[in-house]
Formats: sequence, structure tokens, C-alpha cells
Amino acid sequence: MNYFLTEEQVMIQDLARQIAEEKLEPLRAEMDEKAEFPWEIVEVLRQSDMFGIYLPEEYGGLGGGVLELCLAVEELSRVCGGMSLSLAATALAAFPVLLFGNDEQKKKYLPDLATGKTLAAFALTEPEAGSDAGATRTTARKEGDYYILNGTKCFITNGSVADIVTVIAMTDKSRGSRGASAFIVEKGMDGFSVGKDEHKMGIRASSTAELIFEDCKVPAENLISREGMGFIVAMKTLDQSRPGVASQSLGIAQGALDAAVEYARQRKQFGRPIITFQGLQWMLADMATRVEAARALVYSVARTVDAGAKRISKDSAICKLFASDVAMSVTTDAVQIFGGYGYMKEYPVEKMMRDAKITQIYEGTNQIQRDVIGTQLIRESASKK
Ligand code: COS
Repeated sequence: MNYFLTEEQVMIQDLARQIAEEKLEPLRAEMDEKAEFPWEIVEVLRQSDMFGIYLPEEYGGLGGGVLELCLAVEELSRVCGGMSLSLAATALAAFPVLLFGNDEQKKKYLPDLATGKTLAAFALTEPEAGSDAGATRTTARKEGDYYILNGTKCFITNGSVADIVTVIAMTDKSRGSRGASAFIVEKGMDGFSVGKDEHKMGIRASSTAELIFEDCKVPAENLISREGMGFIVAMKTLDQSRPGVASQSLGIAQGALDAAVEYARQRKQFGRPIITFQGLQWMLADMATRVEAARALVYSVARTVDAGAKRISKDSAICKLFASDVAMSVTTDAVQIFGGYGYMKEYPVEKMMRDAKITQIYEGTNQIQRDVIGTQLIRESASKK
């Protein structure tokens, strides 16, 4: 299908594909097995300017947008949905600064994020505040020129490797979600530490950690936007970043489809390649159709976001919901096509199936995406009257 990508976008896609095939693929099984963070790959991504793809040129980025980021994340995820997260999760954490930061904050933090010198993490989730993001318990108390943060964040992607963390904390608990505020916390700030690193089912070549704030002193100038804007900062960040999860899902699904077609051509049973059986061809055809539908949706939503559309929550949720469900179904079908071999670690499809599962859960479960879509449908309908 022709998605009418520009020359620059095709270049980014080709470069990411080359990195994925030459650098990620040889490491994929080992990093998954050992559950190691891929520092070697981060270095390759740094050298090839991948971290700056979506950041403005004035801050040292390449001046692309969400679509360019999605193209890169898709290609990397086609080979490994875990390693691609060093980039995708850094972008997620950079969005609060990019969208709501003041000039000083942008000048201070974005150039190092653009080169990949600093990695970042977005810290919203807490043990008692997952889907219910408004139930955040971490507090931020103003004391002179500082905010004092106390609380624990969990399941934070890039948590143990991030140099900066964008954190949502309550400055005024009595105001509910309107009492939340967003902060930039740097590694090394007093009272900030990393807790346990999680053992995960999938995306094992990525860091998922607990972050602990114990009287953590954050300079007041690191408040993003103003007090009380934290929930909006978080929601708008997620609106911007969910196409990225969708592109990760899309890449995983494409990788599983490619592997399944290849395997079905080689594997012989009943004296012929199994791909010659119509039942299998139809299965592959359905997988390919779902993958292409997801791609069309992801690119279209990414373009909508880049065009500066005001209301993107619904579109963003739709593409995350659809693409992650496609990733789960296509990887499951790929394992089925591989049969017994698909269940074994010698082949990559069982890993792809494990990696796919998280895309239905993080950056808002798919149940929450449906809530976001439903809420917006009601609003749109009401506004017509
Ligand atoms: N953009 C701008 N404003 C938004 C918004 C968005 N995308 N989403 C919500 N808001 C505003 C609402 O308009 C409302 O404003 P008012 O107080 O002026 O009415 C306010 O924020 C509170 O919104 P709402 O009442 O919808 O909040 P809820 O507590 O019901 O929560 C959901 C809404 C469920 C959508 C939110 O908690 C959520 O996204 N949860 C999932 C969080 C998540 O994705 N976690 C994953 C971890 S981060 S990687």
C-alpha cells in the first residue's frame, strides 16, 4: 500500500529497518533471555540521530513529528518490541516538556534528549493509581524555592536507566485531579531513588522499575506549566504518545506476519509446503489485512496529531486500541502457524506474542481507551444539538 511518505520519512524508515535487522536481530534472543537493557543499541540509536527524530530543529532535533517517530518505532519493533522502548519511552517522557515546558526548560532538557545523551521516563502510575490516574498519591509540597516530593511510582518504563523523569504529583489533594502538577526530576536529586526492577513476561529488553521519592527536593523552576495542570499535562501527553504504542504494536504484528509467511513457505507436511493449504493462506490473508488496517490507522492518526489537530484523544485511543488488539491476535495466530515450534524459544514468534500483550495494557488499558472513545462520542453527539 502506498502511504505517500516523504523522501525524509522513507529515509528514516529505511535507516530504522537497517538498524533493526543488523543490530537488534542478532541480540534479540539473548537480551530477552537475560532481560538486559540494550545499552549497545542505545548507542547505535544515538549515533544515528534516532532520539531527535520528533524534536524541533531549534533544540537539536531532526524536526519531524509523531509520524516520523512512529515509523522508526514500528521498524525497530518489527524485530524487537522491547529494545525499541528505549526510544519510545524517552519520547513519552519528553512530551510533557515539549508540549507544556517553558523556554528555559526546553532549552535545558530537549537538546540532550535529542541526541540521546539523556534517556527519560514518564512517571504517572502508582500502586493505587493505574487506570484511575486521578487517584495519584505522590505529593509535592512547596517549600521556598523547592517542591518536596513524597511517594512511589511503579511500572515505569526506562525507570532504572532514565536521567530525567517527568513526574505527576499532587500539590493540592483537596482538588482531586485538578490538584495534580507535573515536574521534571533529575537522577541524582536528593531523595530520588530507583526501587525494584520488574521481572516481566515480555518486552524484557527494557527497564520497568519502581521510583521512590522520599523528601525529594526538586527546584521550583522544574514545575511544568503551573500548579494544578498535572492531570491535563498527563492526559495530553498520552494523547500524543499513544500512536507510538500503536506503532510498536504494528511493528510487532508485522514481524510476526513476516515470520509466519516465511515459515509456512518452508514447512512441509502431507508432502507439500503448508502455505499451499487454503486454510493457512486465509489465516495469513486475515493477518495481513489486520496489519495493513492498523498501519493505515496509525499513520493517519499520527498525521492528524502532527497537523496540530486540537481534539486528538479519540483518534489516539482508537489507533492504540486497534493496533494493540491486532498485535495480540496476529502474534497468537503466528504461534499457531508455527505449531509446536512456535511454542519454543528457538523461534521468535513466542517472544512476539509475549511482547504484544503489554501493548493492550500500558499507556492506558484497552478498556480505558474504550472509555476515552465513548466519552468523546457522547460529547460529539451532545455538541450537535
Ligand atoms: N485532554 C485535555 N483534558 C482532558 C483530557 C485530555 N485528553 N482527558 C481528561 N481531561 C480533563 C477533563 O476534561 C476534565 O476536566 P474538568 O475537570 O475541567 O471537567 C479533567 O481532565 C478530568 O477528566 P475526567 O473526569 O475524564 O477524569 P477521570 O478521573 O474520569 O479519568 C481517564 C479519565 C480514565 C481517561 C484517565 O484517568 C486516564 O487516562 N487513565 C488511564 C491512565 C493511563 O493511561 N495510565 C497508563 C500509565 S501512563 S504510561
